[in-house]
Parts: sequence; C-alpha cells; structure tokens
Amino acid sequence: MIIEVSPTNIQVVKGDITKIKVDCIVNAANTSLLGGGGVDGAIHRAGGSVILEECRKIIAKQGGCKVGEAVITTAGNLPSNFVIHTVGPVWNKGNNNEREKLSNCYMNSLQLAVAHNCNTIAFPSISTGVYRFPKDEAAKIAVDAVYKFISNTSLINEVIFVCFDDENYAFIKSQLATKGI
Ligand code: AR6
Repeated sequence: MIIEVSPTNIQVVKGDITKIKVDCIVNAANTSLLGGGGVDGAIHRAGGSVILEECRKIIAKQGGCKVGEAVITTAGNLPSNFVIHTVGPVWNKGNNNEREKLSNCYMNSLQLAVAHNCNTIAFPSISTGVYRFPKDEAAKIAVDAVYKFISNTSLINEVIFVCFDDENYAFIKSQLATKGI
C-alpha cells in the first residue's frame, strides 16, 4: 500500500526492518542504549558490533537516551546508512504521559533524520512489544505524528512503517485510511 502525500510517500509493509534499504531505520531501544531483545536485538545482530561501539560513545558523552528522545549511529552491515535509536515509553495505563512520549519518539526521530540529510526513513511499531503500548492507539499516534511532521517539511521523501505482525499492519493501514487516502 503506497500513499502519496505530496511530496512524501508513506508506505506500510509487513516484515523485518533490518532488511529495508532506506537512508535510516529507527530502533525501538531502551534508555541504556546497550541493546536488548525484539527489534533492538535484531538491529544490533544484523548491523554488527560497530553499532554498539557508537552507542557506547554516546553513553560516555550523555549517559544513554531519555524516553521520547533519539540518537543516531552508523548502521554497520545493514542496508541503511544510519540507525536512529529512540526510546519508547513503557505502557502504564496511560497515566504517565505515554502518548505524548510516543509521539515525541516519532517527531524527534524525523527531526534527527532531517538533520543528517536522510530523505527516507523506516519505523518499527515503537513500544508495541515488550513495552505493551496498545497497538491501536500506538498506530494512531505514529501516523498522526508522521503526518504532522511531513506537513511542515519537504525534506522527507519517504516514510515506511515496517510492521512485524498482522495486528500492527492492520492498525497502521486503517489509520492511514482515516487520512482520507
Ligand atoms: N522488524 C520490525 N519490527 C520488529 C522486528 C523486526 N526485525 N522485531 C520485532 N519487531 P519491541 P518495545 C516489532 O519489543 O516494545 C527491547 O528489548 C515487534 O513485533 O522490540 O519498544 C529494547 O531493548 C513490536 O511490534 O520494542 C527495549 O528494552 C515492535 O517491533 C524494549 O525491547 C516493538 O517491539 C523496547 O520495547
């Protein structure tokens, strides 16, 4: 499914984000930046140890990454040029500004992409795994944030939502449809 929101293409695909060739892929990391399971584990495994080496340099400089914020490293052996590591919120019944924090993940990742001249970017479904964010709400927040960002810039040509499971794929697809396309 490809949607044209001039001048940005928005796509939703089902699959493994480590296989996607774009300028940058986004990682659903944790505040330590030291890797983990899920998509984080897959990215570090496929990209190689150079990603962790760069994460360690960032840790030395700023001590990890806060929830909702984002940092950037090389992509090592991955087909993309950069990995943007963002830290999604752990779902706590919505009582801890999780929605705003998740939106910040998307906005800050896009901002960092633009700052590094990346025109194409792929996102996983941040926080919808181990961090248990409800997938329907997460999809709405993700699509709203991307639309908000791209309506204020012409510097992003392509956004790909890479969903690992059918549920996230269906929710993102229906959120894109609510945008009238
Ligand atoms: N490509 C795309 N999406 C994937 C892949 C993949 N290769 N693998 C899993 N997903 P999660 P979180 C999906 O748990 O909820 C880590 O340990 C998965 O189906 O990876 O933000 C970190 O270190 C789900 O929909 O991230 C943190 O400690 C989505 O990616 C913590 O998990 C996110 O699931 C972050 O939790």
